Amino acid sequence: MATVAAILTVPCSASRRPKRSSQPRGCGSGSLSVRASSGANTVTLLDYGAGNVRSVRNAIRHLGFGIRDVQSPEDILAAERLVFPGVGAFGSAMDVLNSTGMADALREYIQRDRPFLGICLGLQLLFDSSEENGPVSGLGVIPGVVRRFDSSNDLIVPHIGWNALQITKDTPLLQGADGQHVYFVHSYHILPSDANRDWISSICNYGDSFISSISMGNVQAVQFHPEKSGATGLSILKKFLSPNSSGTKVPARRKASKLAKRVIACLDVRSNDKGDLVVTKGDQYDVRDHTSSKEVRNLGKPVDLASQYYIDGADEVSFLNITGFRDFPLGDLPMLEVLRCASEKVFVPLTVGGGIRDFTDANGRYYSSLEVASEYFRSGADKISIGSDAVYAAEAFLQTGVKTGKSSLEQISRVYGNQAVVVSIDPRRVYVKSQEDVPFKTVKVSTKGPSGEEYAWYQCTVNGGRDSRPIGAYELVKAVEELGAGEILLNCIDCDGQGCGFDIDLVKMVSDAVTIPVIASSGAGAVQHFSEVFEKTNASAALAAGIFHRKEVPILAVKEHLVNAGVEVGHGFGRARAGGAATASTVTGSPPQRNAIDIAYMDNDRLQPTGQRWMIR
Ligand code: 1PR
Repeated sequence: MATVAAILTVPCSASRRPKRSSQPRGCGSGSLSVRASSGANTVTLLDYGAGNVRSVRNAIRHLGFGIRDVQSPEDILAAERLVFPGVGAFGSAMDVLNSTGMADALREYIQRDRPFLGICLGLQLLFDSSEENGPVSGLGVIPGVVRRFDSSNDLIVPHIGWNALQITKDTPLLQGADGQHVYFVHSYHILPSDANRDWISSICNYGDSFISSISMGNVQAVQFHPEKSGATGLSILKKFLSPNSSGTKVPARRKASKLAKRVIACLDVRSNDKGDLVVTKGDQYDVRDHTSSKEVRNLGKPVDLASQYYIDGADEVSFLNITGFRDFPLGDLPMLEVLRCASEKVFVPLTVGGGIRDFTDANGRYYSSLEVASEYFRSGADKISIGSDAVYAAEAFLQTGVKTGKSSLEQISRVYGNQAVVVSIDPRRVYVKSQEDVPFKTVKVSTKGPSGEEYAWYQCTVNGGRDSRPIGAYELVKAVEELGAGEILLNCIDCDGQGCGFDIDLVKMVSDAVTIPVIASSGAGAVQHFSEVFEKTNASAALAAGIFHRKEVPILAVKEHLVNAGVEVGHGFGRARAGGAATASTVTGSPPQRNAIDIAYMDNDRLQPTGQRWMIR
């Protein structure tokens, strides 16, 4: 988790954003209706400046409410309803709350039973104390100690993804949410006990059953992120903001029980030869058409596609600025604008990568990687992804055995928390005759190499696969886990764009090597490839690009298939079922078969029936 002390040193005002209560700059969304920031349609937001709460702001505005920011303890006491999305580390947050007098104001506000919604750390701070860099005393409203998840029993920590709520108390806020998946991202949790039992409104299972929400009178708090939990989360948020509304109706679905496997849509973004920012897609990282024009393939507009994938049920959306290693991303304002606009429409986590590194521009102005990342976070990213720079950091760490604390990976994870830092790796398969041929970890490959080789190692590359480095994927992921990575995005150059399935040998090796989540990427060509990777490896998520962009396989079809294969899935699946038109039998055909189906469902976020025709090739 981030420390506020560290955050306060961020030079580009990452931590001290100007408080804004007006509508953000528009992104052409006619559906956003933001009412005046007054009276019943205004909510007070406690943002003590420790990180990114843009997502919460976007979700509140999307639901038609204005925001008034807390500037002083008196603002807390005067609030009609207060949202507290805690960000950063427990101890640092308490330091800020105590030193500003806000801790006392919060206790008083809660004691008066005023409408309160704590989110994530905003729930944890209500308890007695936390072990995070502690013990540290909390607000002491609820008995209990916040402890780290125990990763010693192979539990993957942080707990990232869509997990199922088990409602234990009837509350208006969580009406209809029993068994629904919501999005969590945290390393610390609180266990139920006799002393806090009366407060608990839902629990969730991850290793142990932990408290996923509390409710007492008008005081509510949730460990998950409603602002990133799709229709279910927006519905919960809406019930808090507007208690007399029934919220958005989320269709019933089969009861979920555990952390779901995630399906992620990835958008490789770059400028084409005309200078437009487009979503492109390569074959083994070559994104130019194999025609005489050799143009950059253009598969659509980034914001349009991201919004569509959210509606289609993607659990997350990733943007990779694939020429970021060449260009200076902060000069690439269109990319930041893409992120701003996408974050106003996409209510599942957004990751952005490409070009996160220290940089000196043509005028000699130096930008730290932390500034670059901060700009991405400010523009709406929930996670950032580091590619080339993480390879160099891992190489240096393996050579010296010393964590300097200066690499982009270490700095960003220290400030924003490791759950916000993904390391994206681009390895290439190198066959060898024997395991002793190289000083890197090899795997016995399922399919022998061109000269009958039985083993391969996976050589890491930088600069979009252009330059190979003397480090293997196994060695790299072990090192970056030590340096503070919260998740691995595992590409494979050999499989990219080939549609022949994920490299199971690689994904298994990497997902067995680390205790942080691994996202399998590259090669998805059919729904069966998703079930295969989840059945044969410990991957937490599977990412695809080409099949979604070319509309060969809808995200919904992937989820239907996974459910039928006994794999639990999260966001979006229930909506499609309620529409009832998509059935496993119509959508699980392999790609060569041509088929058209209609998927009709309620777009819960806008309360309008929508329909869409997908071509399955
Ligand atoms: O090195 O920090 O600037 O980050 C650059 C980022 O851009 C890295 O994450 C790197 O993976 C990515 N990147 C660079 N060049 C390319 C390219 O394609 N020429 N894209 C590139 C990587 C791989 C996946 C792709 C999956 C799924 N693309 O993102 O989406 O392979 O594709 P598929 O389902 O179609 O098979 P830095």
